[in-house]
Amino acid sequence: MENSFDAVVVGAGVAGLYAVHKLRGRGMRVRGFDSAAGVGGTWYHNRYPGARCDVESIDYSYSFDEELQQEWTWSERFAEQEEILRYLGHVADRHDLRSAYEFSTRVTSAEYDGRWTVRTDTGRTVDARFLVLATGVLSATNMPDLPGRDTFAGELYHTGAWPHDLVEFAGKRVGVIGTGSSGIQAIPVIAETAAHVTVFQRSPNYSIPARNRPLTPEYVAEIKAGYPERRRLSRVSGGGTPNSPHPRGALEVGAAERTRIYDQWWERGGYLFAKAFPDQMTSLAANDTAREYVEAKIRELVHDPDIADQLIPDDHPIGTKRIVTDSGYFEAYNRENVTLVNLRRTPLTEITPDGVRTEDTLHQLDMLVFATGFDAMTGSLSRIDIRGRNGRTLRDEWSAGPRTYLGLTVAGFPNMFVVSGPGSPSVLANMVLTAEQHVDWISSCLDFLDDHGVTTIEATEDAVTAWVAECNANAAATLFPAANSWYLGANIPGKPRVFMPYIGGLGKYRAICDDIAADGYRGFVLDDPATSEVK
Ligand code: NA7
Repeated sequence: MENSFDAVVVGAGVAGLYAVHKLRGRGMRVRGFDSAAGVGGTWYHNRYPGARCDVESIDYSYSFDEELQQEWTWSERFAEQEEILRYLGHVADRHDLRSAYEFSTRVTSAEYDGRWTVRTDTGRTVDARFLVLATGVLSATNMPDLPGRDTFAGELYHTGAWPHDLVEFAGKRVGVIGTGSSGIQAIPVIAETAAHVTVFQRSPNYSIPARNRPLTPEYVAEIKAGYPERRRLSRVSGGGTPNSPHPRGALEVGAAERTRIYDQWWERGGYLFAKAFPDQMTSLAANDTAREYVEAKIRELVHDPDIADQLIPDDHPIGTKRIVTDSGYFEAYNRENVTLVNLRRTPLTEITPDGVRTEDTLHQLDMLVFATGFDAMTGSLSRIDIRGRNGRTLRDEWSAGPRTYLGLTVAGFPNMFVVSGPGSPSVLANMVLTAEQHVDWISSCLDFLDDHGVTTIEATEDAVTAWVAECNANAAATLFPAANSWYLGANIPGKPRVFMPYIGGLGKYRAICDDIAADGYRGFVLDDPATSEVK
């Protein structure tokens, strides 16, 4: 088997697939690895009932292949996991991407010594000039170490590692721990067939109805005819979709106009409600107007006022954790077979073979679903032993929080690129278009290296320090740091509290990346550091 490549790409999700395609298009010999048995990344693993994307299908799809986007037709406004996985499989087949991969193969280490030596859990060792880590931002599942967890005698699942076999809920007493996006999507669907669903909620979340619907042929035709312009607008936008807020701030318009706009976004559906007004995420007073509007809606949707109270968040401004896009979540609590257990009132004490014990009672269960999220953005990287120049390990380098230049590169780790890494805008924008931007930038960078006879590229410490400072300053100017979100690593015990994404938006980020490239890769050391020129 061949062991020497131009590039190794880790991950066969949205980003990894495009990286393989793009680098092969440059004539490079590329080897991909993924721990899963097939392509899809997030959409391979998150098969839990109700799993959907919260970005509209027409936008959450590749733009690099005009024929593909004309040929492929999404069935729904917000596609289900199965359809997205089918789409990614279609793209992989269309561009023969599977042939680059070794599946069911987890990369365990990557070490730089002039070239990257990559080792896997199947015993493979390969080397490559470039390492591209497209390992996903929401990949490493967070399985809280609750007392007695492993003693549970029933079925136990994590939403982010859902089995491929059919999971049967009928007649079963199902417990769901976690009310983030995954729990909120899964709960109403499980409740349709389960005997009973007990929801263990530590923190309530804001959620806006998806208003999902089938896409009509007329609508699809209209979108396809206007795709180039839609994509152009998306690429320069903040969030990677062609949506813009009201021209004036929430506090600059009168109460009637404000309600009219919130009504519009509420009826339109989905998390974009957070962007109704431009000052919603920077001014607490403006944010309060959105919060009060949504609170009143939750009270309308939930019949029992005490349950409604408990479902209304009181610990973060609306939008500072990603607003969930749901289908019938709050209404699920009006069902006889759904019970809310508020872990703030009655903390979880242990898991027993029979169920979940809280301070006041034992909740008997046949099945327990952990919808407890991910070690986001850094988890999938820190699970690989990555060693750069002079044996520096990424784990040590990032022990106080991730440090990148542009979210793409790390000082001390030459010829290594991260796609959608911490410091990139990906998680606050459309992941597909951000992945395309990252990979296109990397590809152009490799063209530059070839054209100039440069063998290595590496971010300088100064450039990394400046980028981390810029990311922090951007975040500090918003309300985002006020929430204990996974953006901050606050969901993982012991994880350094650092706001990880670049919050300035995709359009601005793209302009910065392009400017750095046009300036001969400012902030990078080109060639070997001993003889290199620092730009
Ligand atoms: P999230 O959004 O991180 O949600 C995880 C949920 O699990 C959240 O409600 C947590 O409560 C809860 N949780 C985590 N650990 C525990 C423990 N130990 N006990 C009780 N409850 C716990 O993950 P999701 O998978 O739902 O969504 C991730 C992203 O995917 C989402 O933002 C979208 O972008 C798509 P907490 O809030 O920490 O109190």
